[in-house]
Amino acid sequence: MTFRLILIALSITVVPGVQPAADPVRAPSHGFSYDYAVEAALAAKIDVRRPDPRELRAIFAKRRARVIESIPDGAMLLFSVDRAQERRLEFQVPHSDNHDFIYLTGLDGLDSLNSALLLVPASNGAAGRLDEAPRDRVALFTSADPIAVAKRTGIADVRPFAELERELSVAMTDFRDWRITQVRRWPLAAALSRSWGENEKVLYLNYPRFFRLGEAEPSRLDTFARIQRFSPEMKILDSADILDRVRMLHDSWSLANLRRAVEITGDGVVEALRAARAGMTESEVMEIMDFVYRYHGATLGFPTSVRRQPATGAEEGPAIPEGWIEFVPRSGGAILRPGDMVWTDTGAAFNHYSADIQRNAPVDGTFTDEQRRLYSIALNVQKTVIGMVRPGVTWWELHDKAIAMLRDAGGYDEDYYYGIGHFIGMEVHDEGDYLIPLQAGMVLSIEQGVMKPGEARIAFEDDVLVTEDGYEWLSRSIPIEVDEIEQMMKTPSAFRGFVENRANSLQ
Ligand SMILES: [Mn+2]
Repeated sequence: MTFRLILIALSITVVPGVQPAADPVRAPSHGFSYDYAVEAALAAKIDVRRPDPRELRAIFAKRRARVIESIPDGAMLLFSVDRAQERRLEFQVPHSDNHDFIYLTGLDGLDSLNSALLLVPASNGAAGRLDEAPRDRVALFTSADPIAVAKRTGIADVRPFAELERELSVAMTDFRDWRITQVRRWPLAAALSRSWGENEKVLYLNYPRFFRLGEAEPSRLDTFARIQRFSPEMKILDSADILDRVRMLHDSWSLANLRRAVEITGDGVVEALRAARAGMTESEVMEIMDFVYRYHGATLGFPTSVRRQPATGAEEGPAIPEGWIEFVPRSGGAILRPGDMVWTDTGAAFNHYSADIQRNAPVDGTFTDEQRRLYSIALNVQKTVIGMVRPGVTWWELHDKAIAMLRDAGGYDEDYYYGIGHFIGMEVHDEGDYLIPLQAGMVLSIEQGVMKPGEARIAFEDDVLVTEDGYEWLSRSIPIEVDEIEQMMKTPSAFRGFVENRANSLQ
């Protein structure tokens, strides 16, 4: 690092016309250009259901450019991940391990099988020919039809996946020879070998997310180990170091899809809670919610939970060992009874962007005095914490405020066992830096509640966008005030006929 700084200082004094460091306003601390206002304005114009393919290609190109800007000394090789890794700690989402690849290419499903994306910044000297000026290099290795993939992604350099290993091997093991002699035949390998030969050889690889030591290794790790065996001088870093920061500040496509995911979640929550009535099971309510999501073209950001909350508190479920969460349903066969509250934790995902919402409603449609009292305590905390969200505030300030309010309201802090929230994005619990103050463009879930054992659990979760001067409560449109909930429950569900006919026919 010190060495590089000296070089920069020298170049400024010796070479005329070299610009000093990047504009500090546009690139404050994250090392790449991001302007929230620009992204928010673009987001407002995007129709996520029928996006303009040209705009989409530009959006993904901009994402790749941000990553390239973040790795001036290195290169990044990002593999697609065909199968979700087993036994992750977090909620099971089939796409989870592939999110970084989807984020940078827009390719998912069959189009992303056995693929890899290679990013090499011009600042690393990556010329294709020695007489060519260095330029950023983006190469996509695909198992699908290269021409079709090039057309869809706008990436000009698309090659068969089978060539990846040959090109990397050439660049990493024989760069001293290949630099001179093979420029014309193998431009990318030559570009790689040239940049890697003249600088520290830093390669960012996408290590498995949610990986736990002691579990079976994903086969991808063999490739990483082989790279290091053949090129021991190469420094290998985790691409998540870069991608987590880039993904944490949402761009236009991300913001537009998160809004849509929240909208669809609201639709599902409202329909399902309206349909909920004494005699139905938790699972039946859940299925209505999930159906509405899928009907709108969404998937589940995580398995939906619907739980009955009797006044005496829900029954304790079994403790779930790590890695077994995917086998434990989050809604069960418990039958809703008159006087219950029903609580849900759910989120639809649209184009891989997930909402995360918790709401509560009295099954009978009207709160009892005690239910209203507890509900109002939790709601008051929720609105206060959301109201604090703005750039510069820290997660801990939000958390401490919730704890203090829950404590003052009757010692409810003692049973509040989770943190005040988390980043959301392509992952419902998205990666990000929880220690830095909030910045415009982050999207947070804010979650807390009153959950004393022996009482109904009343917990809220809302999705909040950090804006330049405060916040936007994205999920405000989903009923939350006492009168809004009672009004919602009075409105007949679109599923009423279905629910009643089924109930009668099964009697
Ligand atoms: Mn959550």
